[in-house]
Amino acid sequence: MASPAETSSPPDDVIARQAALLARPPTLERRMANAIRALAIDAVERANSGHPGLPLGMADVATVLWTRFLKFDAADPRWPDRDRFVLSAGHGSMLLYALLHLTGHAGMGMDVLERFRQLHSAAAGHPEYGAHPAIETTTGPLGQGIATAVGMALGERMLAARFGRSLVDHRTWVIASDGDLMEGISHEAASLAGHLRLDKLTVLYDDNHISIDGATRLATSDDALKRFAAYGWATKRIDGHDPAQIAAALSFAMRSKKPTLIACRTIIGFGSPHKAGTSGAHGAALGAAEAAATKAALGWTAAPFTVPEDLAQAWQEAGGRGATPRRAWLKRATRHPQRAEFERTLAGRLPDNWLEKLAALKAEIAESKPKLATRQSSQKVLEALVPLVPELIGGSADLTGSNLTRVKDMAEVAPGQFAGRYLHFGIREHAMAAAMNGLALSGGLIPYGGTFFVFSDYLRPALRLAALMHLRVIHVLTHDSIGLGEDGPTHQAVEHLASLRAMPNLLVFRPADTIETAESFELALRRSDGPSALVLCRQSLPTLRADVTENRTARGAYVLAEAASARQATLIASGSEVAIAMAARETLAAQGIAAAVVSLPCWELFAQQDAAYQAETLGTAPRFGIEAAAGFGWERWLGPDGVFIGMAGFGASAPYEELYRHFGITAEALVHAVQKRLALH
Ligand SMILES: Cc1ncc(C[n+]2csc(CCOP(=O)(O)OP(=O)(O)O)c2C)c(N)n1
Ligand SMILES: [Mg+2]
Repeated sequence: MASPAETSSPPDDVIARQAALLARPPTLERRMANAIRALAIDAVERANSGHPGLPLGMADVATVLWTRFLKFDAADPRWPDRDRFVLSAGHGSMLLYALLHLTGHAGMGMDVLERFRQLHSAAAGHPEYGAHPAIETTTGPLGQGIATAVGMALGERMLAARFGRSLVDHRTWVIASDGDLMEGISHEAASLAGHLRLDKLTVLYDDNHISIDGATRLATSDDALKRFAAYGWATKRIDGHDPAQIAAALSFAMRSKKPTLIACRTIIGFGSPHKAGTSGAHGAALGAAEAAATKAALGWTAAPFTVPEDLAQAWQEAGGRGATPRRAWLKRATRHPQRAEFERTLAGRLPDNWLEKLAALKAEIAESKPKLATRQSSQKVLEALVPLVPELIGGSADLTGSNLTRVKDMAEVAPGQFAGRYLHFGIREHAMAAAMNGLALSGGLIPYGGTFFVFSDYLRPALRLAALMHLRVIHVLTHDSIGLGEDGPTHQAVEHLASLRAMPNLLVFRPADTIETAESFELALRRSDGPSALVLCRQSLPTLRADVTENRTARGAYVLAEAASARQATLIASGSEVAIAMAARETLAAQGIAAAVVSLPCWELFAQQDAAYQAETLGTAPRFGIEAAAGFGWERWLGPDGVFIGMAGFGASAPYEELYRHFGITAEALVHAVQKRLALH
């Protein structure tokens, strides 16, 4: 059913402003913008689905940016020193596809636009990283694009500090909408960017006063410019349909010593006689009659999916503007003393010797068998990795001393100082995770970031995009259960393991000791096609593994301790509960019950093993799972007859040993369950 907003007609001021703008003699630039508009109209009509409002509204801004300012060469969309363009308001995807098509990018021919929103089309509903090489990041969930772009702008500064301006000197441009600026993540990210003085970041705000429910004043009355100014940004307000003002604002942004927000006052659905300036233009095809009327109002007479020769030519030239600077860059890169290192990191190849210190650490740990919390194990592992893997950069959302994410010799990144490797993200988990995505997308950097496991909820949407985009980012999530003790149920993760395990293409590691932690990090770093979450505990755990030659975590689960004789029970656990299972095994053995312990640090990797390995590991004896978390999903490994010991609800505030007893997550409880199941009780 149409909402009242969708059926409303353009307000008088929009009609007057649009008429005045359309009465101006059409310049080449305006006609070039109209080519974007026409293609957006055609593609949305053909698909009978999509969002014409933003491309029609922002076409003038995009035309000035792409023809005069954006540094790119359509012949090589992966040129490392290209400017980054992020369409944060991903629903306006046809703007991006039209730009890529018009500037002559291979793989975005008219046939692709004609298949907008169809299966396997590079012109998907929202821009998808990987669907076309010029799509810098996946957008659509509002706010993610701008926050990812903050990571890209930060990545540029960090890479420039490492390799110098002759190799790395580019800008990041973002188109963001009302929705982007309303989302909380953009507030976090803008605050971080302002603090760090990311002056090569420019946000072009599509200030059209309209969102889906109608006028933005229905839901917001803040002054975005004042807000951004308070974050430390330079701001400007312009008429988003006036090329001279647009160009002046973009020049201003280039000179600015701060990140810049340019509020471009636009008319959503510009040109549409009956839908311009209304939410009716936002997210549905205009309809044949309105599409024709819009083209007529714009003075566009070309057939659908065609562009007049002079405009095609002018756009093609814009697509080649970057050829000369790119060739000059290639020459510089060839001669650059750090060329090999630059190429290695960009290709995502780890250094040859990256595991040397880790191997030594594992050997030493297997020998000395310390009692450590896995967050401390993680710190030891990072101490071994950080010196040998220069592209590894770390940070935390204000929990450095708890997450133990900073290791010695890691200088910090600070405003204007980007040579360091450690980031204080502040209490901004969501922006941290999105910025990590942007850092990974910059190429040549592998970010890890820490927070408490329970607060993975605060960053989940960005982690989901990392999984969707196949990005190598590593989340260090400590204080993973009731094992954190006194801080209580607000801080104790319960459902988070199940929830993260449900996410496609994310590896969730919950290691049981230092050896498994080292193995998990090794796997997370080796992985080049997706994110990893390391779920780590606060309380001390014994070292359980003595063998270090094979990375046993790589198989997801393995028999840590086989039963002394034919298995009567298989105890399956992860993380801090593996030690509990080992204790239960011992008690059972004393009672003549032969139980094996299976350590299950990574469900996803275990699920990838062949059926024979899985069957052999899990065995045919009754299975018992123990994990200080919700049991959701455990039947996958336990089968219908299995027994699960874990959390049935939220935790509580108390010393952790007491909590384990209170919630019955103990060796005694496990022993009892086995006895009962085997009817020996
Ligand atoms: C996180 C998130 N919430 C909701 C949506 C659904 N949605 C898509 S666009 C939009 C708002 C549209 O307003 P605006 O951002 O101003 O875009 P415009 O209509 O001006 O193009 C919403 C709520 C979304 N894409 N992402
Ligand atoms: Mg809007």
